Amino acid sequence: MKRFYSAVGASDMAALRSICEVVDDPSYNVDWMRKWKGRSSVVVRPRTTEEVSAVLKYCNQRQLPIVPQGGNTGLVGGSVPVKDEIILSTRRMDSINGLRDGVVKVEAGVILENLDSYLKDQGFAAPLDLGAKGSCTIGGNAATNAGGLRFLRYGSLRGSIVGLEVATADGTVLDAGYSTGLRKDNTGYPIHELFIGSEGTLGVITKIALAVPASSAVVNAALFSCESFNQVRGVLATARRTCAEILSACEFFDSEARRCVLEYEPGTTDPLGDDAAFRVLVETSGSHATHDREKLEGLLTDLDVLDGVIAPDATKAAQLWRLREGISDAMTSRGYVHKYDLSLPLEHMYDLVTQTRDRVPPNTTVAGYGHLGDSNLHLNVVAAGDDENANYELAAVLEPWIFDRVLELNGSISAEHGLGQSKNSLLSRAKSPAMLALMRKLKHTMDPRHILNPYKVLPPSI
Ligand code: FAD
Ligand code: 2HG
Ligand code: ZN
Repeated sequence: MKRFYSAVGASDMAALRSICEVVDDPSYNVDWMRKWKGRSSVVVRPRTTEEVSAVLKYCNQRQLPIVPQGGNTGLVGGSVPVKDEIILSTRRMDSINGLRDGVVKVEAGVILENLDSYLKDQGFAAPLDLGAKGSCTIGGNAATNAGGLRFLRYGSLRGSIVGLEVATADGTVLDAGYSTGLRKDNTGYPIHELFIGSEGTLGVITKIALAVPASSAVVNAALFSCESFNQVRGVLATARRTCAEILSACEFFDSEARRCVLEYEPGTTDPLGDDAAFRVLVETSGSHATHDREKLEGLLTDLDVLDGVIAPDATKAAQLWRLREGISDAMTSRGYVHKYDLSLPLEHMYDLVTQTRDRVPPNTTVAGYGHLGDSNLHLNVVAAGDDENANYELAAVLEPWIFDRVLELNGSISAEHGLGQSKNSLLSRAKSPAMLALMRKLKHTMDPRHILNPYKVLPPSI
């Protein structure tokens, strides 16, 4: 359906400026991968919920479209305008409003790493961690229902968010469990859940009440080398059994991903010298050094792998993590990355990477890595050279073939990154007509003038 929005004029600029800071900064138009570029010259930078509400109220009346933006680290083009939509940046809303009974209250623009440090000082930890922690915001994490490296231990972020404050399209401020911040509250519909993972299309999240776990006194990491994906799966199964309650992460990457990181970051080292097909990184987090160490050493003994090493200290453990967390950056440095973030049954997870290698032209980089414990594969494909045509040709080789394979296997075409503008046209393949109709109704109800993050999440025809 075609929508006609107003264009921002001089009187709009004056009205917005009377509400909050307004800047014209082209860097907000470009996403982290430099794949998607908008052409907005209006970035509003509110500091308070009241300012967010006033901006939305004004834009709704004038039918001016708005893109909420946090740290702009999203990987599906959701945080940048498609055309010249106004950008609403939450970066100045970065207060931490206190911690009580294991629930922390924060403004949406708080950077994840800052929240984690604040919590650490008080004996707690954020229930999520991701490679973009130094830039992404907790509001963006909530809006994308981000997964990441601690999912195996703490589950979906959705499960840790106990309440939100949200400004809806017409500027109404909803207190959806934020002020009480209760872990248990079954009075009526869980409205806050609607906004988690809605990628800025239903409202602007202004504050978050987040249940946080106690931090772990003892953290260990180990790296294993495996010659087959069967062995990789064996590591997960054995780690679940042997490490049990202290298992906190289980990640894997293949030799192509490893090669890319080692080439991109000269300081990176891999303590295992071999060139095996896979590495698996296992982390444990517990409270008793001897007990935890014994469990991890037991794992080393129980496993059928080529080689393995336990990091002797925190510095060496961080070096192991760098090998895994540096992959995204390393891939981006090689050119335009065709990214697939897939949920797949574990037994078929790596077949897709092998089949992709068989389909693409020689010298194409095909790397497979991801969150083994969550059956979440990241498949990154980069064409050889800088030729734009080669990229189009590569896309035609990869799509829709990859999506067909994933859907045949009852997988998900977006496990944790969302849909944004990159995968929204696929939604009708992933959801039934009845589900799509309900989503459409919801969008109309919450945002009847469609000002919030247009052209994202829902398929273009909706
Ligand atoms: P942005 O990129 O600014 O926005 C993302 C989406 O949320 C957009 O649709 C935007 O409109 C909306 N949004 C932002 N703030 C708000 C708000 N306050 N209210 C309403 N809507 C809002 N993701 C994972 O899930 N797991 C990972 O392991 C992971 N690792 C990553 C590693 C790297 C190196 C990078 C670059 C990205 C990674 N990501 C990962 C993707 C990304 O970091 C996450 O999606 C993150 O949650 C986005 O947060 P952000 O603040 O940058 O949001
Ligand atoms: C990760 O797990 C992120 O490293 C990014 O989700 C994956 O860049 C990617 O494809
Ligand atoms: Zn990931």
